[in-house]
Amino acid sequence: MAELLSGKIQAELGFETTVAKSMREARDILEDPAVRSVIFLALLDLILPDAPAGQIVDFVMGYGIPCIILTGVLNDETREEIQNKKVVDYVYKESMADVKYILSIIRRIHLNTSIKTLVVDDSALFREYISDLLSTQRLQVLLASDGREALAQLEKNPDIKVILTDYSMPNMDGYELTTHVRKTRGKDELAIIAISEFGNEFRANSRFLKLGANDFLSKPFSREEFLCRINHTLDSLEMFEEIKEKAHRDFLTGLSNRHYFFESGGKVWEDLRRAGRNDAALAVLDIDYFKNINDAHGHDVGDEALRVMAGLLHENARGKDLTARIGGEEFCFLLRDADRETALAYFQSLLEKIASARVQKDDIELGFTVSIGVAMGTAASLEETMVRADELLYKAKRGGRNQVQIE
Ligand code: GH3
Ligand code: MG
Ligand code: MG
Repeated sequence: MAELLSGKIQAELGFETTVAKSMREARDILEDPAVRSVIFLALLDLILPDAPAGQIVDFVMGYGIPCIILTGVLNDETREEIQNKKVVDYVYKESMADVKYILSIIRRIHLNTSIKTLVVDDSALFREYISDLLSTQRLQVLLASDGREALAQLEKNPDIKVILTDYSMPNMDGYELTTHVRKTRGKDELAIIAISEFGNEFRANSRFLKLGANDFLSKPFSREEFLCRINHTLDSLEMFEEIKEKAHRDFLTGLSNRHYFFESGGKVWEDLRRAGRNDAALAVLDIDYFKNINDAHGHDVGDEALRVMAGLLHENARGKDLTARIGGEEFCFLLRDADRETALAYFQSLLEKIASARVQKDDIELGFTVSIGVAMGTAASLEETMVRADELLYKAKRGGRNQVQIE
């Protein structure tokens, strides 16, 4: 089991693993502070040859390392005992399905350390209880005692990903808070989980969902149900992210696609215009005789050339610049903080880097060149500027290719 898990964790999650076959071996490993400090999670068998009564759990948790417990048997008694220990989770070690679940939890815990949550409840006791549960999952926890405080926290921490809110609170209740938050933040970027009191949960839950909550919990709930709901919510937020990310990227090269370039670049461009910043350049780059590469070496080699080109653009862009693949072998580069002289030098140097790059695929090796048209300044809209850059690109093509034409 240890070998199987260890192999899967390395192969599928890319984390390094260390295996101990007994409590004694675990002690030897954890004795070294350098080793200890890089361990972010432990998987523990409840029954070890030299620690038959689960002593390993308290030992490892004593070092502040989050633990997942693996167990073959689970009666109500051991379950309760485990729950009291504030471990991340416990898992049966029976089948491959369990292995899959274990991997998903490890991944989750690793991601959780950078996720902020906000607990909103007027009861200090309940806030502490929820905060404790979230902390066992390595989530960052912020607190607020009513809706108004919650909005202030959100203002200070716009990167909060999940709000857990009570309904009845002074100053601003959970409904009002949900309504406020949803005016500016979608369900796909900030999740709200409502927690409703025993007795009025049926009305409250549906009302919360209609106002834009992602999910709800009714008191009383088990620790296990709570954690499942949280994990489920976090998983769906990530799925939204992934879908957005895919919609924005060109599949072949990983650069932004045309649609996203005009969307995000358009915003950047308008901001520059409003700020009166004219020191920006828009370049259109097109590979020369690209059709010949495809014809002579096949589509796969052509694809590899596109990847090489994208890699060079990505490497040479600074933080604020934007790059994109806007068509077959056509790319765009939005260069910021650059006057005409800087832009010309920049794209001339990029042109030379591209000309000296090599494309390798199987036993084929080749190079290629590009033509670049550069429009200067933010006087016109991004679309209009693009038309000018395109005209300059064709001037570069007519002029013999492998050259920069700038306004
Ligand atoms: P020019 O120097 O005038 O730009 O000539 P060119 O051959 O580069 O331009 P042309 O527009 O004639 O040909 C572009 C070719 O790019 C045609 C098309 O089959 C190819 N192409 C478009 N998208 C892809 C792609 O994703 N992969 C590959 N391998 N080829 C592509
Ligand atoms: Mg071309
Ligand atoms: Mg073309």
